[in-house]
Amino acid sequence: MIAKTEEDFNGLKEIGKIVASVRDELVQRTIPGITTKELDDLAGELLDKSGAVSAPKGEYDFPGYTCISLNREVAHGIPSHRVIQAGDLVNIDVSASKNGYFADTGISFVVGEGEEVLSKICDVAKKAFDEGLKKAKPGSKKNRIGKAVYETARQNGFTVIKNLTGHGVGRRIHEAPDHICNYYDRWDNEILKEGMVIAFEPFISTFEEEVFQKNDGWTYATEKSYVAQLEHTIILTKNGPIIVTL
Ligand code: M3C
Ligand code: CO
Ligand code: CO
Repeated sequence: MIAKTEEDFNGLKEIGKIVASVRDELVQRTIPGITTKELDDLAGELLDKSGAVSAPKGEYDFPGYTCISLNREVAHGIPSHRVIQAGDLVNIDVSASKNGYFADTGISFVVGEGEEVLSKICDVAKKAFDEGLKKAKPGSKKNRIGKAVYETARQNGFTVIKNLTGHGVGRRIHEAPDHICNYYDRWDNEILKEGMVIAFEPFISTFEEEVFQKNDGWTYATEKSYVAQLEHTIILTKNGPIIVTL
């Protein structure tokens, strides 16, 4: 969407704050021994208390309030009775709506001490996010964002997942622009607009560049790589980006 009115800005900020607080609460509660379903049930309660509706459940009939992905899973992981262990790479992705406004946020992190490469890809996802954000300006080409993400990944010895992208958000969970790629595509030269609302989500990978979908019809995973994502919902303005999910 293009945010124009005070009501748009306030509506996006309100749902942004809700999904960010649910994300942070779930990260805090992610300790060895807890199941992804227990975390997701907590998210369901917190969203409900805030008057928000899970976007995956409400829009796609996803079997969970949030997407929780472990280790070789990258995204759309289904909450289940699997038990989280020390050293696991976890991604928690929370998206929801309230009063007709949607926001989307996600983060990857390591539970306790893990393999060094895991914390490294999480750090590079943050770096790539910051570099991409610098290019997220009204009047700039959309493909400058992905260029910055890809270059940051490569400079740090990693690459990106090419078949998962960011997207427009705001009045729906996924809307125009359909793709915010994490690499440079010269044909992807749409001009970013004042007030445009995007979910920017770099996926940094140790080496593979594509995910496949598991037989459950949801989970995206790699064969052998580890992947870290960081996602925020952002309103692009001439005075700089407003991150509504901080
Ligand atoms: N929030 C998710 C979508 C959840 S709906 C099942 C997203 O937009 O960030 C991703 N899309 C693709 C991978 S993660
Ligand atoms: Co998301
Ligand atoms: Co998203």
